[in-house]
Amino acid sequence: MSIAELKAVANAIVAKSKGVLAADESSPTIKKRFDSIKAESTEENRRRYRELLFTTDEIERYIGGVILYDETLRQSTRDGVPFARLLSSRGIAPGIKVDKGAKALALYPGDKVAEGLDGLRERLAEYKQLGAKFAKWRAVIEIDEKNIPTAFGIRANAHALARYAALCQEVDIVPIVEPEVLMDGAHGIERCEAVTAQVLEAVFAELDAHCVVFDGMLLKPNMVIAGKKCPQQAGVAQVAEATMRCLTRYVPAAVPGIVFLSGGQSAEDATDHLNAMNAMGAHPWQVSFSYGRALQAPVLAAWKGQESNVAAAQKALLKRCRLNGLARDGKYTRAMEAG
Ligand code: 5MM
Repeated sequence: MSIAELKAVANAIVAKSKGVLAADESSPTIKKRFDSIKAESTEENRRRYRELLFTTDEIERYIGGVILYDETLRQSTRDGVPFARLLSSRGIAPGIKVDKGAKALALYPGDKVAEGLDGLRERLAEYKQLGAKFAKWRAVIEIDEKNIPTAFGIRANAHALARYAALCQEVDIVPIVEPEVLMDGAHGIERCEAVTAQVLEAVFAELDAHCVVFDGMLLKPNMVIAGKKCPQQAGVAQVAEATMRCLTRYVPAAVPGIVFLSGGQSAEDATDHLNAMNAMGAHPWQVSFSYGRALQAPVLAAWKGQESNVAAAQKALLKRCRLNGLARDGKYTRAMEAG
């Protein structure tokens, strides 16, 4: 393991004004996104869409890394340039999603655990050959009205995240560790904070036990936020304060960056929350983004699967990247949405 190499890649991904574009939708998820704009999810349409994203002018000013799905890492531009090479040539690190999704945790009804550890060492070796500089594993933690998640469900996911992270660092691939507490449900912000705290505590205990070097990883957590169906939604300042309080208690300062997921927030809310956290002042780590839907929803809406809409879609992507780049410095305002 080269700690220097891991640190260099992790720091470059969260360099000033930069964050991550999560474009690692698995085939079922991208089909859902395409269905919403009435585009067919063929391999060629997925390739065209990803080419649109990765060839957008100037995104390298705001995007330090792009997470790809297995199929996408093997695809190329229409001119035959592999996407990983295209991104690297623009100074953007290509990354790869390596979990195989959340499945029911046996004998723990209601809990889920992310799978994908079998054969992961071999898959990582191949992904490295294909140009991946970092990887991502997403653990999904649901909150229900009773006892989910259980302490064991949290431990099982934390253990899997740590085994994945150790395997990545073994071959100098930076692991993005993503424990996502879902914002589905009717729970209040307090419950989200309590569960996120439990999850982060368990994750860092397991990472430490597995000898994962904190300086050579990135954390991709949820923000502390009320469930979508909760009648009492917290304001921007409350979300920012609760999230920073929780992360400051449980995330070691050695971690170079926090790259939040958006989790179903609107694009504007995700930018506003990120901005508020950065406007609070300096934090031990870079406070950045790794948004999927919050970067891509306006792009898909503009594209609609039509070649004639590519320029408008790229404009929408650059706008979201630029606004999140400003939020990295606490310099975003809602009024900028009009521009
Ligand atoms: C882009 O979506 C990613 C892959 O999701 P599936 O495994 O469901 O296909 C997902 O892991 C994503 O990277 C994170 O959830 C963050 O995306 P959002 O949309 O929450 O910002």
